[in-house]
Amino acid sequence: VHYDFPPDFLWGAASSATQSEGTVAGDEKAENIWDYWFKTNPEKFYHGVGPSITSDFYQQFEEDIQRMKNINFNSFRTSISWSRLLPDGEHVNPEAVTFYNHVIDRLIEANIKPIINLFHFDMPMHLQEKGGWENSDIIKAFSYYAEQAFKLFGDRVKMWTTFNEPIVPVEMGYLNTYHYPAVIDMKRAVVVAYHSMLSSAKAIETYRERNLDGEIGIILNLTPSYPKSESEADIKAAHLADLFYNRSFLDPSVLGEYPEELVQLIDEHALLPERIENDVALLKANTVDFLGVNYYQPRRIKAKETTNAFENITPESFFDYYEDPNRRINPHRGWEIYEKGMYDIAMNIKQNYHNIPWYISENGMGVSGEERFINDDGMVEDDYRIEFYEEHLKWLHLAMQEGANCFGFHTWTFIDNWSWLNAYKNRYGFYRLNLEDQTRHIKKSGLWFKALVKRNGFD
Ligand code: BGP
Repeated sequence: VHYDFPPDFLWGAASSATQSEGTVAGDEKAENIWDYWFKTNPEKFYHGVGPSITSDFYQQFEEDIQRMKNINFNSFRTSISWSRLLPDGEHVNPEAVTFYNHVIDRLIEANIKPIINLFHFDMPMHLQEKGGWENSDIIKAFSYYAEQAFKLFGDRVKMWTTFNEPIVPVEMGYLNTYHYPAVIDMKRAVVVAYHSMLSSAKAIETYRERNLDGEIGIILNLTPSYPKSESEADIKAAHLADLFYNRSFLDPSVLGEYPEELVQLIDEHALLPERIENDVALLKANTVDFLGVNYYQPRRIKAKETTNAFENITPESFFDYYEDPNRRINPHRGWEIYEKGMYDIAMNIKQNYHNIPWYISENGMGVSGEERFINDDGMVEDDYRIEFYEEHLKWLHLAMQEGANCFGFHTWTFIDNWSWLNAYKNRYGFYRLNLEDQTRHIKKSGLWFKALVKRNGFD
C-alpha cells in the first residue's frame, strides 16, 4: 500500500513561545503566569526546572530554521509571547518586533510557511492580576494585542490562529490545580471559557477588518469520547464529556454558536456567566476559516457511579473515566495510543462541521528517559515514534480518501522542549536537546520525517 498525500500538504511541527524561546539577561519581556508561578512555587516544576531554561530559540532561531529546512519542513507553527511583544500591555517592545520579524523572514526565505498562534497558555502576569480570562476587559486587551500582531506581521504571515487549546487553561487552572491560578471552581471555569471564546471571535473580527490576505483559525485539542458500553447511561456520559471538553469551543468556533444542550446544562446548575452584550452576534459573525486539531489520546467514559456528585461541581460530576483493559499505552508517558481517534475526529468534522478545512496541528509521543535509546553514533533510535506517526498517518490517509478536508500534519515537536508540568521529562522532538551544552542532535525520526516529506508520503 502507498500512502500518498496531496501536493501542497503541510508538513512540519509545532512549538510555542514559552516552551522554546527562553529568557535572556536584559530582555524586555514581562512576566507571564509561568514565570510568576515558577518564581513562587518552584517545587511544582519537575526537577525544579522552569520556563527560563528552554532550547533558547530566542537566540538560536537562525540555526534552528536551517535544521527545519534540513529535514524538509514546509511549514512551522509557533506562538508570539504576549508579554514579550507588549510588556506593559500597551507599548510594542522593539526587541520583540525585531525577533519575530527575523523568525518570520528566515522561515519564509527557507520556504517554510509560518503559522502564528497568538495565545498558548501564557497570560501576562499584569493581566492575570486583574483576573486574566475571568475579567471581561480581557476581550479588549486580547484584540488590541492581536491587532498589533496583525499590523506588524500580517503582511507576511498568511495563517494565524487565535488560541492553542483554550480548554486547557480552563481545565488545568480552574478545574484542577496544575496551572496557575490552580483553583477548583466551575463557576469561574465557565467564565474563563466564555471570555476566551469571545476573545477569539473578537480577534477574528479584528483580523478581518484589516482585509489582510490570509486566513485565521483556532487550534483545539479534540479528545473523542468513547462510551464503555452501548448502555444508554454510558452513551449519555460520553456525550456529556464531549459537550464539555470538545464542543464547548468547537461549536462556537466553527458553527458560531454554543450547543443549546450545553447552555441549558450550565444554566440548570446556576453557572451561566454574566452575558456580554452582542455575544451571540459576535460569535455568529466570526467563525474560523480553518481548524487546527491537536490529537494525543481519547477519553474513555462511563456513567457516573458515585452519588453526591454535584457538591463541588466540575465536568466530572457528570461522568466517570474508566480504563479499557485492552487499551494500548505508551509505556514511556502513560498516555493511551489510539490511532483511529484521528479518523473519528476527521469524520466528525466532515459530518457535523461542514467539512471545514483543518489540519493536524499536534500529534506526538512523549518519551521519558529517552537517553536509553541513544546509539553508538549519538543518535536516539526512536523507532517507536516513527511507528506512532505512521500508524496515525494511515488513519488520516484513509479519512482523506473518504473526503476529510485535511491540509497538513504537524508533529509535537521540532526540538525537545520545555513542558508546562514536566519540564524535560518527556521528550517529543525530531531533535534531541542536550540541556548541558544546548546542542541539538537529530533523531532517527527526524531522518524518517525528512524522507516522508520528500516522498510526500510513505510505503
Ligand atoms: C499539548 C500542548 C503543548 C505540549 C503537548 C505535550 O497539549 O499544546 O504545549 O506541551 O501538549 O504535552 P506535555 O508537554 O504535557 O507532555
